[in-house]
Amino acid sequence: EEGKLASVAKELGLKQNGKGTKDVIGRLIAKARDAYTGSHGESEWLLRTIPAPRLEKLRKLRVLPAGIDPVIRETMHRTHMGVDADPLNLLLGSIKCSISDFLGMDIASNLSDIILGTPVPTFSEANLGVLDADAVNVAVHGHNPLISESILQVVPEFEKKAKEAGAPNGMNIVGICCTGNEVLMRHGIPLATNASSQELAILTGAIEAMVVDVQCIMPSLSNLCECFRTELITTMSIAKIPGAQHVEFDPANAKASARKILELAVGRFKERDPKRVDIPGMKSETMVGFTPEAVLSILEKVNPDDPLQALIEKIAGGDIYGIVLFAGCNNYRVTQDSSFVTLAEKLAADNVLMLATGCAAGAFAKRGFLSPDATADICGDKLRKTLEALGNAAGLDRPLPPVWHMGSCVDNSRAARLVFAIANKLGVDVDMLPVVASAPEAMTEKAVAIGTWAMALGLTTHLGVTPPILGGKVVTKVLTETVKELLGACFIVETDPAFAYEKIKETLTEKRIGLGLK
Ligand code: WCC
Ligand code: FE2
Repeated sequence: EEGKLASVAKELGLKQNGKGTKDVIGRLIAKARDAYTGSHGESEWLLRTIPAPRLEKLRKLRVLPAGIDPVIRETMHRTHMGVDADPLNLLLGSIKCSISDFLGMDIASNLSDIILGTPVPTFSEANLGVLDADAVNVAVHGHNPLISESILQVVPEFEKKAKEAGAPNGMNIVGICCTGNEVLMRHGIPLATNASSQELAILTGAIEAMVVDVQCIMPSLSNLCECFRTELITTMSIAKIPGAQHVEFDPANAKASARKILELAVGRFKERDPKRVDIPGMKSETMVGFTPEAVLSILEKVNPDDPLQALIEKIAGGDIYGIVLFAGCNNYRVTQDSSFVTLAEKLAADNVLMLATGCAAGAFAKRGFLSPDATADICGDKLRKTLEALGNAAGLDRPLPPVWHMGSCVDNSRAARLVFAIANKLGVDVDMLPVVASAPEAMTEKAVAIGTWAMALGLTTHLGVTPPILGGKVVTKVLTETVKELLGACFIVETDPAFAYEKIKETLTEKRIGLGLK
């Protein structure tokens, strides 16, 4: 996507030199490589991305990494037996490492958009009801969008073959977890489910092939797939599962790999036992594709000269009381999706606008909170009117939904970018804004990294599952209280969503008062 390439290149100070697109791409890739390997000074990519007052705070604490790889090596070293024993120093090391996670995520999301296109608002559906008993169902699951994109490119070649195999509706591709979010955002491919319920998709007996790449894939899928004659297909050399078919994804021959996968899927349809097919008839409308670019282009319809000002005025006037970014996982210690739903209902009623990524977005998609219909159902009057006005401006004739789906869990940098833009425009630091992050079901290692950088970049961050750190009194106190003096943000650990709502609301109010807003 030339437009996105030009804007990323400009941000990184890459001048157009008349040598064409390939030359710009080459220089951009060199910058991205530097961001990984840089071992001296401060990462240029970060310096050009994070708002200046925030950079200053991070610089003072000496937690601005030079590059991703060196900081990870350093972290592995300092946690080796007999190295760093000072809890405060370890926390600073963790923050430095987490900033490198933000950096990697920001690079990856930007490059994905350049290669595959920046998502724009799109309608689709979510929940297990998107499976089709009369089609060859293929679920794509994991986090690498290149594989699922390649599959989508060759699907038309298989429609006829699927019908010949006995599936009257041909091929039906559905998503799970964040590969699902990627193809939902870019192509409106329906989302079957999010992490905790990935096994339930197989239990419908209607999936011919589950294609997995990396992260959040349950090893149990292998046995389960065997029971239901589903082909489990691993695609990456670092993520194999006993019992699965391995079709190595070769980026240089992407379509060939994708064809091999769909051959296997169509072949399995003949083995399906119709008596064992049981698809719950549940699905919800979803509106997705709220990248910062998409949000700005909607706001541009309201204020063509100064789009961001339109959003800032809504926040300043209290039509939007604040913004909560729901990120992160499903966690088996919590009834799946329940805390997300409880919190979102309460916050929407209080006119809080919500952004979501990853399995959080999956939870809201299934529950119907990504549908324009949810706006009348759950929003307070002020937020409802705001979303109606924005929907009209966008030419929808319907409101925007109360929760804006920004992408996969490896796209949280998109939400950070929107918040940075607001902070930069107002000339304030990120922690001054009425914006909070919440991970009611945090689970994976990367959620720890993301939550840590969200906090370090100035967003007070709610965790709905207790992290295993409470044995350390100093660590607990620092992360939930003292760090606020240094970074203006801290962690809120609260497992009960009703109490979590109170604390999130309190934080938003405190920030509004700090800015002199009513
Ligand atoms: Ni991302 Fe968390 Fe889901 Fe896995 S898919 S469970 S890391 S949010
Ligand atoms: Fe994810």
